[in-house]
Amino acid sequence: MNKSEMIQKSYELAREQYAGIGVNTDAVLQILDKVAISLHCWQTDDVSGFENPDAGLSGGIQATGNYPGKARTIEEARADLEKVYSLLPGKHRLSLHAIYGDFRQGKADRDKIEPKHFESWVNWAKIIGIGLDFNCTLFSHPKADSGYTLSDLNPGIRNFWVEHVRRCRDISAYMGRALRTRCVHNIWIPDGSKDLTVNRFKHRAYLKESLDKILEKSQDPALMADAVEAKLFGIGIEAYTVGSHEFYLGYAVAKKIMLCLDIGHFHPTEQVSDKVSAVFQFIDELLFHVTRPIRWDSDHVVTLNDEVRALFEEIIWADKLDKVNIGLDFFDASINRIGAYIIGTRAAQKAILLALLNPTDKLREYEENGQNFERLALLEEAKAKPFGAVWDYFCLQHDVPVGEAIINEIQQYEKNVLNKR
Ligand code: RNT
Ligand code: ZN
Repeated sequence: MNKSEMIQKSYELAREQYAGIGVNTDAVLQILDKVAISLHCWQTDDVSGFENPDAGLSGGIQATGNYPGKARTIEEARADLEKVYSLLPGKHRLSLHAIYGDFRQGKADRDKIEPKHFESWVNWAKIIGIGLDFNCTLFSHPKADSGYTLSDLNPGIRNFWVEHVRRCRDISAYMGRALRTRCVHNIWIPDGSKDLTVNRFKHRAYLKESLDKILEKSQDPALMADAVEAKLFGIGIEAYTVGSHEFYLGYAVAKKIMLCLDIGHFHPTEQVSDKVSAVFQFIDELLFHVTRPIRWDSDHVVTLNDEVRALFEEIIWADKLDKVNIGLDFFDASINRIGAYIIGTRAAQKAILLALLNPTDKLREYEENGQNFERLALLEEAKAKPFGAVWDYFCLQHDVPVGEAIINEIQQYEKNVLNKR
């Protein structure tokens, strides 16, 4: 039997086993096929961007490590991303940050960026057939040096950043129109303070006022959608974060926009998964930043861990898979960056698959009948079903490397491309 025949055969056996607990694996794979993950462009080059790559990353986030082969130009980033997409089952998206604009025809400060700075990305996205999402960039810039941007006490600084984000929403709508797929625009700001802050109320009032100005212009919901991302703290911003969870939860509900929940942005013992069914009572659609915090918002490569699994279980048990936008957010500079994308994206896909493979109908039935032993027993047994056979078959169907075969693929790319940089 050759490798593909083995994968096929294992899948057939797995299909039988899942059918035994009431799960139709063919139907599950069809659903998984439609889940597009928005890959974050910033893993290509440790969040440097092309506006001023030597400026250094600021805003309380950090990429550690100096593994060789980082993308230094737009071409290199695109080549890397093309490689990444070629190794992933399914069709995915790209999430761009404003600092990744194409400034080869001339630089523009953040309050001057325009759709034309993203035209080459749009053309490239058309050619490779992906949708784009977008993020304003309010860090790594001298006008963020006070530690505050949209909530700065100086109106000149606030206005500069209001203008930036306004333009980013226009750019998002341009992307959505050009690519005929809605662009999600996410706002995350680094505002906060290292130590005890007396003007907490004042900064938050300014943030609200600035956001109100930014959102004044209504955009076509078919072209772009707004999201706001909260955070607990950052490096050097330990005592006070202006855009906290309560702030943005309240703001998103009040404005009927999306909330972005980043798994790394909460207390380490807090479960983001449990927020899904709560927040969806008040907000129609959510954005997630799937990442892996270790002790802090360290943005390690996503792995198939309990929290990521629980997150997708909650999304699927809430019946909201079509109401979530899944973005990745990690930047590990200590390992092969292309490999990091593959591990992280595939881990997120595996978590979605596992959640879809749960015998949810039966579990609900047990639960509703008060059969709690049976519920727990089935949950435990479901964990031992041959999910790997289903995953491998999905990869085979999509003609991408199966299992550990990705290691060799990445090694080849490293040898032929990355090591020559
Ligand atoms: C920072 C946020 C934010 C950034 C990106 C680069 O803590 O998670 O999403 O990681 O904008
Ligand atoms: Zn994030």
